[in-house]
Amino acid sequence: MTNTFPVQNMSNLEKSMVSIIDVFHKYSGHKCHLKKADLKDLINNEMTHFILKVKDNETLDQLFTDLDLNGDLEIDFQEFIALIAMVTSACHDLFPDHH
Ligand SMILES: [Ca+2]
Repeated sequence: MTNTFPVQNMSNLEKSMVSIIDVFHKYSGHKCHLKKADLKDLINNEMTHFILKVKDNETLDQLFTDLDLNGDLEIDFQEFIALIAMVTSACHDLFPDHH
């Protein structure tokens, strides 16, 4: 994905936001939705320090069902950032010095 934003002038927070968008598109491709297998790959490749690897299908099914708010069996970007918000919030609790 190419963008025309002046990345070098962005703040770290803005760069992080762009990273979230980029990683979503890396796994969703042009369809802009994550299937269950895409979600598993994304978590297992990109979030291993924050989330334990998703190994069993039961965990994946549960997580997918929790995230898929509109029940269309795909994770759209809005549903994906709910996961990011959830994990970031949980991380925040793990770093008491940063409060
Ligand atoms: Ca959905």
